[in-house]
Amino acid sequence: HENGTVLVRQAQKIKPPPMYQVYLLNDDYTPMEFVVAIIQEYFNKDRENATQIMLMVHRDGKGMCGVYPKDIASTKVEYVLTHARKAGHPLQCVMEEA
Ligand code: TYC
Repeated sequence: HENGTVLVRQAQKIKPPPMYQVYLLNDDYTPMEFVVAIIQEYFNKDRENATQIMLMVHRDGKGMCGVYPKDIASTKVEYVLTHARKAGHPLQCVMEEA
């Protein structure tokens, strides 16, 4: 191979990492205020935006809180679930490849 061919093939192989959407799921028991606080704390939303997302989850059963590379998405899911269980709430948080 000449140099240029190697560089082009390398460039063609490099793709952006797969991204993962993180969702909160609705339930009948977790307080709305707790969900708003979770969205603000772990997904960097302001109170107004967090409230809109919470209401969407409450109404539609599911709502997207953010899109991240795999390791960041799974860490957020883990932190949300740990925080919710410590507080005694059944809140569910899941990730899906975007
Ligand atoms: N449905 C809950 C209630 O009425 C509020 C809620 C919203 C729970 C979003 C979970 O992901 C959730 N208290």
